[in-house]
Amino acid sequence: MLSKPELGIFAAVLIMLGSVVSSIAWEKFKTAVESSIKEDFSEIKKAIQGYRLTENKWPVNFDIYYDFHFGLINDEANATLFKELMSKGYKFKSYEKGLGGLDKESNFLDPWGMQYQIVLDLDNNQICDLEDSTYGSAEKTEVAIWSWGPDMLPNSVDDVLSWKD
Ligand SMILES: [Ca+2]
Ligand SMILES: [Ca+2]
Repeated sequence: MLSKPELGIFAAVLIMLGSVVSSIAWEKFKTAVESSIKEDFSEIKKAIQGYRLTENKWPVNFDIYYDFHFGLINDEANATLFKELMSKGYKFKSYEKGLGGLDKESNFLDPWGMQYQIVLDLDNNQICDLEDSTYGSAEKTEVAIWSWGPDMLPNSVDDVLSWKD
């Protein structure tokens, strides 16, 4: 039998082990979600680049010559972009909680159900101006995509950014 102090130590060790195991599980989960997001980023970029090559224009139906931001609440939904891509045969997965994908309105949602934020370099200077965010700009890229992350709020540390590893 364990004495009282020994029991105390035993319990403390169990609690420590439990928190190690759950933090490992959390890290694993986080890595899986992040790699699913990175796959979405590359899927979306691939479609936009393919469209530009074959159609010789950006996948937008408006005459705007400044970098454009899709996905802001109360503004142009990113569905505008995906509907245009799908009209030329590009296909995207359907939304599943925890995985991301297109909802019924063709918005591409992140694993937490928020629209991906997408900026296109419509003025073609290889810099995406990220208006309405604290990120300023994404250099050397024609497409910048980001997720607001698990807190589902913009501009916080858990955001996942396509232009940063
Ligand atoms: Ca630009
Ligand atoms: Ca966030």
